[in-house]
Amino acid sequence: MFAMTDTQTHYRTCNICEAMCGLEIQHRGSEILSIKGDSNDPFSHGHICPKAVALQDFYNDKDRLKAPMKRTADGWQEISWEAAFEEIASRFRGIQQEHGQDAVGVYLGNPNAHNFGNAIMLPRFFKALGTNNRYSSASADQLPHHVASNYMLGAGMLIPVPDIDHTDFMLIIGANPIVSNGSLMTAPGVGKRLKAIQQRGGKVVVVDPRRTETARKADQHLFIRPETDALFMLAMVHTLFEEQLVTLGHLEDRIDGLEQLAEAVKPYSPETVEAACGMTAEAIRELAQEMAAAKSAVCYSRMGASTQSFGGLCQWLNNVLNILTGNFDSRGGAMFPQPAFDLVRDKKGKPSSYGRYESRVRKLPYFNNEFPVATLADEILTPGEGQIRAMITIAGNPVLSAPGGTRLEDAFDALDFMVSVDIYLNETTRHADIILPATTGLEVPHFDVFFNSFAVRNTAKFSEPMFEKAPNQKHDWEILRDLALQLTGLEDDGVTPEAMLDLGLKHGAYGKVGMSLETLKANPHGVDLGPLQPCLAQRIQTEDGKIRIAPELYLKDLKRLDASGLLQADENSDYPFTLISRRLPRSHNTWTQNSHRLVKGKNPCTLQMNTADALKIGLEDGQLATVTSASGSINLPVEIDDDMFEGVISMPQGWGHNRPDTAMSIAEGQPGVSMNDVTDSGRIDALTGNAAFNGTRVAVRAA
Ligand SMILES: Nc1nc2c(c(=O)[nH]1)N[C@H]1C(S)=C(S)[C@@H](COP(=O)(O)OP(=O)(O)OC[C@H]3O[C@@H](n4cnc5c(=O)[nH]c(N)nc54)[C@H](O)[C@@H]3O)O[C@H]1N2
Ligand SMILES: Nc1nc2c(c(=O)[nH]1)N[C@H]1C(S)=C(S)[C@@H](COP(=O)(O)OP(=O)(O)OC[C@H]3O[C@@H](n4cnc5c(=O)[nH]c(N)nc54)[C@H](O)[C@@H]3O)O[C@H]1N2
Ligand code: SF4
Ligand SMILES: [Mo]
Repeated sequence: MFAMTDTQTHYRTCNICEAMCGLEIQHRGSEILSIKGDSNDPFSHGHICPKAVALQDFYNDKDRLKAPMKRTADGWQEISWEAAFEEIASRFRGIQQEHGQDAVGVYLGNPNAHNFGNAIMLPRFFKALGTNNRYSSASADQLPHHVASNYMLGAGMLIPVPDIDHTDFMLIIGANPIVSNGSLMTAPGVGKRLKAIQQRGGKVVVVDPRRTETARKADQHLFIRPETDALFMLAMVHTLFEEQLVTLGHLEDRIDGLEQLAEAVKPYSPETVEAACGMTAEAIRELAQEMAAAKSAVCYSRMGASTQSFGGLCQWLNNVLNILTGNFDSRGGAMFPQPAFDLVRDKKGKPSSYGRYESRVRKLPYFNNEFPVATLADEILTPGEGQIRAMITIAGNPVLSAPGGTRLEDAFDALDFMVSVDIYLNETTRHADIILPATTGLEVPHFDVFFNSFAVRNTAKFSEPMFEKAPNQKHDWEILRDLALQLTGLEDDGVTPEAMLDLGLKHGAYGKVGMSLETLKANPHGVDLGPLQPCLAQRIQTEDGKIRIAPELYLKDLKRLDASGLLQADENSDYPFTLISRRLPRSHNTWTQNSHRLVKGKNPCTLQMNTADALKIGLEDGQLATVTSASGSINLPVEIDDDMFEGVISMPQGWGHNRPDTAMSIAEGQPGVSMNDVTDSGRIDALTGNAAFNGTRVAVRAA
């Protein structure tokens, strides 16, 4: 036993972003002395970013909710868990009995993906609730990746990941991993990994309307006009065919649809798209040639290419480029992790849920058991059979994170009943009738069920909770379990997420060599399972094992691209600027701004625009500007920055803690404004239903 005065060391994985950094935390009892990178973590080797140090702030935060809260005529009141569960179950059931099962909607936010208890318990909760009206942040993020994997490889969760540690040429489109630390590319210490490409004689190219922190470290940066990436990639593919640079390599017999693809890309020569993209045809040709000539190469496109009007086409073409240059499922190309806990189930030949239903109001496609979040407000506000009358949000803040946030606020206000499972009284949860507080961060055990599936190396690690939760606290999974039991009236069968995890590990790819929860518990720094290996033949889920390189749905979507007007000169005089988002090194989406150490200093929520654009409208650095779109208006200070492409302006996502009646006192001191007060929930990638944040047309003037 340790005396309370002894210094102890705790090892765990940071669960804030996708990078899975190992942490070494020194503490004396509940006092945290230091949070550092764990140099013995076999994956992150000591890498850490400033957000992990703030884990102690979230632990100690006085604004954190610690007991269930109920809205009353006299304000928020603490209630018992039992009373909360009883009331929620009876209201949900009552509403469902009167208006049908789907009258209760669910929204899941990003932290669900960083908590294995949620991942494992959510299916039970959904079964108990029995609604098809499910939404999540996935459709404000990476849905185009899943749809591409679904159609090309037969499994939405089989995501190709850049083999960054072995590649000789990396083309990064619409991602800023130096700041975001990588996404659908779990790669802690991505800066070092990019530098290593250069040190071994390779090249890094960034295509982005902003010369980003990543672009500044790259060998080459090319500006691109927002939302024209599909055209740019089509021109790359066109060049590969035209200049006979297609090399399928080991995939020669595994490709289905090559002729249709070659035919489909014929109209898109670099010369046809250069004006629209704001790039030269020569630059596009050169890139295609370099990618084809490199010993190994990988194209990696992310948020900038997903959350836009042609996100679906972009993620398809991203895969196509890797396949046609012989860089799919091969070293240094796009590869497939083999995680210890595998989300890709054997479902060969089984149809996916894409398009199984259409959303009631806008007829948007259902995928992966969800509808697009861009239509959540419509489903609440539009009367009729199937209308959502009650909601539960779980670890999400859609008022700030979903497109058209102000309309969603109206929608939440119009509900008969709303519940939020969250750690804060914030912009979303303030609309709830009952808030259920969960444990988080240092109080929870951790295993990455999702991000090991997207990681650039196979590893596995389990972290014990660092601090025991207080007697009245519940983990997210316990809340979900108890709600499910209350809804069904069933008895608890005692199954825990840890037991399910252990089962998954033992039956997984490494089960025969001793993988289990016990093994992981005995190795608190994590277990290395080696570099990614070619494995598509075993993992692909199409019936015949072939890659569909030209699924009909993408070929059809080219017509929408052609009709979009992108290829014509674009003079939008009412809204002459194009707004895009950026991420900041010291904030994570909407919820980390209640840490002093992360928000101290200058207001980072600025509108970046280049000198020429600022001159044109007479704005000076630091001046307050009004940004107006067809859906709303916000004020924020201008930051003149020649790293912006002409006509394009950028602001951070995840800010806007300036709403009344919230309780994030520190965030309210540095509120910023919400980009999603000007984005439009009507703007989506029509193919996948994903929100199109980027490319929002706006006007800018002095405030
Ligand atoms: N304009 C624009 N909008 C965007 C983006 C963009 O680039 N531009 N990015 C999009 C992307 S990629 C994403 S992923 C979404 C994110 O969208 P959301 O997931 O809706 O937003 P988050 O800020 O992650 O919300 C997390 C919520 O969970 C709470 N929370 C934190 N930890 C826990 C926990 O352990 N348990 C529980 N129960 N609650 C917890 C927080 O208080 C917060 O309310 O935003 C999207 N929105
Ligand atoms: N520090 C920090 N890290 C984070 C997060 C955070 O909030 N803060 N959020 C996490 C989450 S939820 C996610 S999903 C990941 C996302 O990680 P990334 O995908 O790396 O996301 P961003 O940093 O938003 O980078 C998107 C880039 O796309 C560019 N862009 C915008 N529009 C276009 C376009 O039309 N075409 C092209 N080519 N580029 C465009 C933007 O300028 C920006 O540089 O980051 C994760 N990591
Ligand atoms: S990069 Fe992500 S995982 Fe690593 S320390 Fe920062 S927030 Fe945590
Ligand atoms: Mo995200």
